[in-house]
Amino acid sequence: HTYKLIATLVAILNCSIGEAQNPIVQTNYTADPAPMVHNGTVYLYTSHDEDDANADGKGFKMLNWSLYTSTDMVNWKDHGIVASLKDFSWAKQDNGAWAVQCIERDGKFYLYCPTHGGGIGVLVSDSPYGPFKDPIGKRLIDSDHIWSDIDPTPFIDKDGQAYLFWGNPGLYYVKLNEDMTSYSGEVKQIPNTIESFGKREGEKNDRPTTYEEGPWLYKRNSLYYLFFAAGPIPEHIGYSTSKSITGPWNYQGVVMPVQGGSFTNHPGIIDFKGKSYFFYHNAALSGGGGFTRSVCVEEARFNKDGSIVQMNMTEG
Ligand code: FUB
Repeated sequence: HTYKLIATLVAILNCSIGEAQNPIVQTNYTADPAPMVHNGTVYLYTSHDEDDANADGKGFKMLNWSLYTSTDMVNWKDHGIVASLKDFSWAKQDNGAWAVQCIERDGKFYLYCPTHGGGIGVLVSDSPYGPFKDPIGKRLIDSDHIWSDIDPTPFIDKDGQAYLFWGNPGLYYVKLNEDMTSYSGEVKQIPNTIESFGKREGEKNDRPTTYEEGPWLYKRNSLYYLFFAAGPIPEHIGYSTSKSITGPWNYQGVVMPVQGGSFTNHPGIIDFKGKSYFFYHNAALSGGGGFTRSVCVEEARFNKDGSIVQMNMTEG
C-alpha cells in the first residue's frame, strides 16, 4: 500500500510540476524556438508570425523576435518583442525575421538574426532581455548564396572556439572570432551526403538527403548532435551525430515525425535542472497553420548509447 501511495504521489507531482502546457505561448503565434539556459532561467527566443499572415496570400509575415522565460518549465513570462528587422539599418522591412538564436559569451548576449533574403546579422546586449544593438552595422554573413542564409545556430566548443552554422538547402559554417561579431577563414559547407543526413524519400527535386534547414547544435557527454528540419515537405525533425563539431556527421534517424499541421518544424534542445527539453513548433493554436505557428516543448530522453528516444507532439 505504501509503495502504491508513493507511486501515485510521484505521478501527481509529475503532472503538476513536471509538464509544460502546449503550446507554450497561447496569446501570439510563435515559431522557430531558440531556448538558452542562463543562471537558472530558460530564455526562449522565438520568431513571431503576424496574426494576419494569411491575409495577403504572400506566406510568411515575420518582422520581429520575441522572448519568453521560465524558471520551472511550466510557467512562462512574456517579455514581448526584444529585437526586430528595424534594428538593422541595412535590412529591408520586407525581408523576413526568421529563426534567431542567442548565445552568451563573457557576460554579453549575441543574437544571430536571419533577415530572409538579406543575409544574417548579429545583435549584442549586456542582458538576455536586451536592448540589443547592431555592433557592426552590416551583415555578418553576406554570402553569394544569400537566399540560403537562414537559421543561424551558434555553438562554443570546449576549446573556446565559437562556430556559426546555418543554411537551406546547403549547411554552412564559419569559425567566429572571440568578439562573436566577425569570423576568420572561409565559409565552409558540410558535405550533404546520405551517410550524414539520410536518403531523401518521395519528393523529386535536387536535394539528395533529408537535410532541409533549421540546424541546432548540442553536445551530450562527448558526442555532438546536429538536429535539423528534414524533408520531404512537410518537415519532420531528424538528427546526426559526430565526434567533432565539424564532422563527419552520421545520420541517426527521426526525432519527431511529421505531425501538427505546419509544413515546417524547427528544433531547439537544452539541458535544464537535470532534464533535457526538446522545443519545436506546430499549428496547434486556433487559427494555426503554416504561417501562424506555435512553439511547444517535450521532455527529451536519451538511450544509454546516446540515441534519442523518438517523440510525438503533445497538446495541453
Ligand atoms: O520561420 C521561417 C522559416 O520556417 C524558418 O527559418 C525555418 O526554419 C522554418 O521554420
